[in-house]
Amino acid sequence: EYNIVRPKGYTVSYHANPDMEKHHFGQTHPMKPWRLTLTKSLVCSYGMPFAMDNYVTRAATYEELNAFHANDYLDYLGTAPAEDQPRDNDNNNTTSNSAGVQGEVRFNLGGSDCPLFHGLYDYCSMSGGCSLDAARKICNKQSDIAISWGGGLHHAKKSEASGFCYINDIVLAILQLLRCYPRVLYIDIDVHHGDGVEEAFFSTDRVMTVSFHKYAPEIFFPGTGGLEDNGPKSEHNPGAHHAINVPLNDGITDEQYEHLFQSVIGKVNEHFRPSVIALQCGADSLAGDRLGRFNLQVQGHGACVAFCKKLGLPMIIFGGGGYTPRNVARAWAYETSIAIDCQDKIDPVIPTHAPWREHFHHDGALFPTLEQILGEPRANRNTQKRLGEIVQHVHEQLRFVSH
Ligand code: V1P
Ligand code: CA
Ligand code: ZN
Repeated sequence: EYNIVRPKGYTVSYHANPDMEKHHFGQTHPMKPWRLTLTKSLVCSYGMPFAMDNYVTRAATYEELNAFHANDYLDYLGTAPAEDQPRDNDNNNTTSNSAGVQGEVRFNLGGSDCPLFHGLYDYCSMSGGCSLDAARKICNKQSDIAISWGGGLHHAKKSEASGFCYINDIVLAILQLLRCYPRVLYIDIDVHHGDGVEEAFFSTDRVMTVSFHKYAPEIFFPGTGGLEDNGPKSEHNPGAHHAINVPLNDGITDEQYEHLFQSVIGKVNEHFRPSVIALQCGADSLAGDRLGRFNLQVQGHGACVAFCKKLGLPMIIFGGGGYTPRNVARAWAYETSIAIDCQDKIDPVIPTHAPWREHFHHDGALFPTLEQILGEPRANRNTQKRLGEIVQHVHEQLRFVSH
C-alpha cells in the first residue's frame, strides 16, 4: 500500500517519547504537546516509519541535564509543586511556602509563560532525552539524520526558564556533538530568536549559531537578536563573530525567505566549515500561526531543511515553537519526508484513513495556499533593500571567521 522505501546509502532516525504528548501547560496556554501526536499520526499515515529507524527514547537523567543546567535550578524543577495544587501549609509550614515563591521568581517559573504544571520535570527530562538520543546516534554514526520533534526548546538558560522552555535540549545535544565533532553549525528557523542556544555558546568558536526571527524589541519576544549582535566582542573571546542574527519584519514570504536562507547559510557553510548541523525547525514561522507573524508556507519552511540536507553533513533536526497544531503537523511531516527523500512520492492530499483527518481543513491539503490559511494574507513589511543589507552584513561578519 505504501510506496515509501528506505533511502539508499544513509540512515534517518526518528526519536520520540509518546508520554510527552500527555502533558498540558494549561487550558489557554499556546504550547500544546498534543501537536506531537498529530505529527506522528501524519508521519505514520504516509508510511514513513518504514523508511526510518524509530526509537522510543528514555527520559534524560539528572546528571545528563546537569551537563548544562545548574543543580539548584534542576532541584527546584524536580520539587516545585504544580500551581493548581495548594502549597503544603496545613502544618504551619510557612517557610516552604516562601521558599517556593522565591524559587519561582529566581528561576522565572510559575508565570503565564512557564507555568508549573503536573509532571513538569518528567516532561522536561523526556524532551531532553529525545534530543540527547538523537545526538548519540549522530555521534556514533548510526544515523546520518536524526529527528527530535519533541525538542527544540531554545530559550531555556542554565538557571532559568523562559518562553515555554525549561530545559535546553538543544544545548545538551550540541554538547554531546562537541565530544565527537570539531565544529557544530546551529540554525534556527523558529519565528523567535534562539537566545538560549546563542548565549550558551557565546565564548566558543566551535559552535556558530544562526537565527532567523521576527525582531521588534519591546514588542516581540524575547527582544534580542539584532543584526549587529554577533557575540561579545571582547579581545580574547574566540566566540566573537560566531553568532549570526537575521532580524525580520512581519509577513516575509517563501520566495524571500528561501533566497535569504540560501545566501546566509551557503556563505556560513563556506567560511565556518561545520562538521555537523543542528537545525531547529520551529513551525511558528508558518503563516497562520497563533503567535507568529510570517507568511511562510509548508513548502518554504521545508526548503530550508532540503537546503541543509544537500550540504551532505550529518544533521539533527529539532522541533520548537508552533501554535497552530494542524500546520505544525503538516510542516514536520513534510520535513520528515524530505529527510528520507520521499517528498516527491507523498500525496499532497492527506490520506483519508489518517486519524484526526478532520483537523486538516481545506480538503486535507498538505500544502494549503496562503488564501486557504489566512483568508487575507498579512502585509509583507520586508523590503528587498533591507534584506540585501542583512545579507551584506552577514557576509562582512564572516570575513572574521575562517576555519
Ligand atoms: O511575550 C511574552 C512575555 C510575557 N510578557 C511578560 C512578555 N511571552 C511570549 C512567549 C513566546 C515564547 C515562544 C517560544 C518559542 O520560541 C519556543 C518554544 O516558540 C508569549 C506570547 C506571545 N504572543 O509572544 N507568551 C504568550 N504569548 C502566552 C499567551 C497565552 C498564555 C500564555 C502565554
Ligand atoms: Ca529563530
Ligand atoms: Zn517560537
